[in-house]
Amino acid sequence: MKLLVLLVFVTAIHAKHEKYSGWKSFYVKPVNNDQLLKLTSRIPEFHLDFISKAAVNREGIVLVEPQYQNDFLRFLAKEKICHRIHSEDLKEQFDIDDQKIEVRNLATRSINGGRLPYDNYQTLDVIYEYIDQIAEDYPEIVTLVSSSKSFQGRPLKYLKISKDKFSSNKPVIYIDAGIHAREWITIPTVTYAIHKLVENVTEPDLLDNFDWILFPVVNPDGYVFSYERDKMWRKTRSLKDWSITSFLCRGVDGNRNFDFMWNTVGADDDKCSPIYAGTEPFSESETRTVGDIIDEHIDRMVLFITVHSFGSMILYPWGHNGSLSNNAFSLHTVGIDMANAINKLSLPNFPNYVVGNSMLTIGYGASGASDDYAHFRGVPLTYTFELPGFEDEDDESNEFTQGFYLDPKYIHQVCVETWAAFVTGARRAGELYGKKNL
Ligand code: 0X9
Ligand code: ZN
Repeated sequence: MKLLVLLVFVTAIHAKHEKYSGWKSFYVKPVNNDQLLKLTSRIPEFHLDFISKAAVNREGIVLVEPQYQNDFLRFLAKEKICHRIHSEDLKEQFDIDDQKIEVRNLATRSINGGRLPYDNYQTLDVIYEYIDQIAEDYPEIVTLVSSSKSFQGRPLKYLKISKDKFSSNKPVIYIDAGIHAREWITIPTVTYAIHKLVENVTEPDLLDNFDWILFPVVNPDGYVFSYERDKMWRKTRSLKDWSITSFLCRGVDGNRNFDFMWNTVGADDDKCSPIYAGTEPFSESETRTVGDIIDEHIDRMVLFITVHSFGSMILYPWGHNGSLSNNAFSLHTVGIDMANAINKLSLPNFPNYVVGNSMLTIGYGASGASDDYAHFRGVPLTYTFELPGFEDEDDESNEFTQGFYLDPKYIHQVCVETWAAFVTGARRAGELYGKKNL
């Protein structure tokens, strides 16, 4: 029976991922700032799509469409930027990845006793069922908010977790994930945080001293589309009008749609671009929902974390031009503390986290992002996490080498280590800003 299911599945997926036929991906490693900036300055010209961020001496992974590959390789050779092939053909690699995920699903589905397993990526339905269940089982401390809807009508669900229903003016910690559809690994880190705050409490001070807002899937339409149809989908799924280009090129990059320096740098006016900023700031109901949460809790919000992937980085404002905010010292030192908490727990075959201003670290500016917006509104500590993506290639036990998923066998590990950073960040935020405006 299992074999039959697998056969049907394998036939179905061969029709998928056609769009990526002939695309290649490359590892690239700039060894100094000059090389990093030369590389990132060519993003628009070669339509480069970095799925894992490069930094100085940090190898990244970039997707390149067929028509730009020769020029891109010539450029790398001319600038002497270290590179090597990651995948010769993205479609083929995606088919292989899908088969591996499905084999893992078949192997693990029957033995998952827990409510939300951390041994594989989950469908939106399973994630939403968990969120609903937690709210139902812990009504004293958990409030489910699902009043707004995504473009396609899915509820945007987040949890408010508090010992006294947000009534006693404690500092608020906000964490979200999944604004970029394809960054699947980000979502379990936030459901795991819910689990640690509510079901398996080992740090009781976190609820004694703070109120929490946890928003695991900011962009559910995009997640479903990426999960079911186009693995590399990044944006929302909105349509602005009924024209053919709107249908062919849907969606807005949620992390270019916030109302701070909107559409000025590292964003695109072209609807078809993966970094399309939208028709205006907050054009998307998904980003408006995040903006409304910031508005509602601005007096008490002391820490804002938006979880992305990949790159093993903790990034802070300002991301549009690389300048530092008045709060840069705290941003940097708390960032270092969070990174150390992760590095202490992380596996030897993953790189250590780096911490820094986002533009200076990844070598390109991007405006209209949620971390900058929250900081601009007055949240003292705001961060983008780029979770770890790719382990050391020499590890022969890594069956997923060259794939585009973080191997599901690492999901639990990434959740545990990221939770350690959330704990450290919350405690440090409490020490520094616990009395904010109270
Ligand atoms: O480009 C982004 O939106 C983030 N990287 S990702 O690969 N996950 O897409 C980085 C955002 C950093 N923050 C700002 N530029 N403000
Ligand atoms: Zn992202």
